Amino acid sequence: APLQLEPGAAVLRGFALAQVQSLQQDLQAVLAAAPLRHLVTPGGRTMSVAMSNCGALGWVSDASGYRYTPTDPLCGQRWPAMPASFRALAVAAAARAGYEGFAPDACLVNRYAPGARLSLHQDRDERRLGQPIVSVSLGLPAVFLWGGPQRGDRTRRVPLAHGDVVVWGGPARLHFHGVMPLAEGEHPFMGACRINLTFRCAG
Ligand code: MD3
Ligand code: FE
Repeated sequence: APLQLEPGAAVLRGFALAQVQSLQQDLQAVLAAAPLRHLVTPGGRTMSVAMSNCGALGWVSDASGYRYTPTDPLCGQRWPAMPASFRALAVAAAARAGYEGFAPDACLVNRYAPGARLSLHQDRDERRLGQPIVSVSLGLPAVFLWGGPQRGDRTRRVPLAHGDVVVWGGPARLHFHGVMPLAEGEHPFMGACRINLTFRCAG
């Protein structure tokens, strides 16, 4: 059975390993159509993580706030479709963690270069908070910070490696979380970076 971080949060170590080749190929095509970019927070800070999206909706941030949009603000066209390889993996991981019928409409691509980090935050821009989020880690390892329902709650450090998949739902869905600055390194398949794919029901 998957390792349970706490009720609602299941870590599936290595769940994506058998699929990494097709994931990486399909990711190249997504990023050719919707390039990675550094978004600016509503507070005016440029994020150290570079982001893009695929699927019907994509997460964006700018001076006017955080939101999901059907089109890429860089080109005005729809985000690239969610590759079948991405969707199948996310649906299988959700089912493995007890969520049958997961139907993600948004996939956020996060790229961490060494030094990039994600400060403690909640994900609450999605319309269907009853649905889980599925996250897939590729490339360099990272230390994930796992907090509680309040910003000030103490955090645990959870290592996430190439091929790990985490399913976050239920009571864990609104917990604060972040990612420590990525350490230098070189990954044999992904190079000097970590990619995280997060699948959500946003609309
Ligand atoms: C726990 N991404 O994109 S993935 C994010 O590694 C984000 O890029 C991190 O946090 C990353 O918003 C963490 C794991 C994750 C994603 C969403 C969550 C954990 C979560 C939502 C609720 C609780
Ligand atoms: Fe998050």
